[in-house]
Amino acid sequence: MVLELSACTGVQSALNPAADDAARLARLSAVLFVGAGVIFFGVSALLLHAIYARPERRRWLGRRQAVVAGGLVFPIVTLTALLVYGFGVLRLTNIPADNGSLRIEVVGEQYWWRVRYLPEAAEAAFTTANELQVPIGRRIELIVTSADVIHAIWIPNFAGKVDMIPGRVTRLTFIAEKPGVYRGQCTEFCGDQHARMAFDVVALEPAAFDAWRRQQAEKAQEPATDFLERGRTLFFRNGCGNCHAVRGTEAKGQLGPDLTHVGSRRSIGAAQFPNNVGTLAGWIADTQHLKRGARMPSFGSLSGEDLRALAGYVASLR
Ligand code: HEC
Ligand SMILES: [Cu+2]
Repeated sequence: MVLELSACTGVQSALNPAADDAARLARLSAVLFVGAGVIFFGVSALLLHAIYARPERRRWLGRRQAVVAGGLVFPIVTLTALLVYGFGVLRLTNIPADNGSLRIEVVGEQYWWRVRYLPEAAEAAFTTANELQVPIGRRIELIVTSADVIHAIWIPNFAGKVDMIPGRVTRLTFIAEKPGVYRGQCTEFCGDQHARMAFDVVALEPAAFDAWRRQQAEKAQEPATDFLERGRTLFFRNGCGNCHAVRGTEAKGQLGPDLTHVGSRRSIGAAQFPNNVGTLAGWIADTQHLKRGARMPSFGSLSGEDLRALAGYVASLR
């Protein structure tokens, strides 16, 4: 029981709200749960009374007034009140973004997330993947769509779910309130690796966010050693650049995640594995074992030394 309850707080939990919308939805759920509980116990008590009380004491239950009050008036009043309250919550949830909102495009792909920060005043646009970093205290507008099949984006600690539909643009807005690391997940079955389509969400103080954004907008780092230089050569020789973009190099592929700053991300494979040279090497050598059906082939024929250099280069893209 304790274990089950502890699962309710955490990086991917609607019961642990860290944004305005999630807090509203959690409150709505609490009202519904508590209300349903009270009614359930009330009805159960009446039922027991009807079964076990002496006949003369339970006769009132059969009266017309009791039936009208309990069976008609009570449900109409309660359900109407809940409906009005629910509409009130709805009106305040996922409200349209204003001019001061931070706009981020998120595209669902089988089985990862393309994330594009739109240009803003002096800040340049850039593309990243599988990670959403947002400042706290400012309205965020996610402009979402899909590149292939229907996906759905859900960051339980922040807001409700929104479908990602090919050819259509939907929106999701919220204001993150607590700095921290959270997790989002695809919640519309989209293929065999649907369950492994997640992403990291990081809420930062505004100054830390600005620093992160400026760093992400820059071109990729040059290899610092001969070994990493060799890794970069292998990156091109193996055709990684046909699917992946590394800004500042001739790698301009668009089929897979942008790798310009992949080394700075918390995880790889759409929030499936911690990000380090070891997991990167494993991912490159055996993608189809780690995530069968992902749109990247395994590169199983690289020598150990080459794999180390290649993974080292990818990890150095910070
Ligand atoms: C045919 C296109 C294709 C080729 C070629 C390809 N990749 Fe990928 N790569 C992808 C796709 C698609 C994904 C996303 C897979 C997923 O998570 O479902 C991916 C994911 C990755 C990731 C994880 C990124 C993240 O943010 O999670 C890394 C790292 C990576 N590839 C490196 C490489 C390297 C290195 C090579 C060359 C040896 C390579 N890729 C070749 C398509 C490709
Ligand atoms: Cu999906």
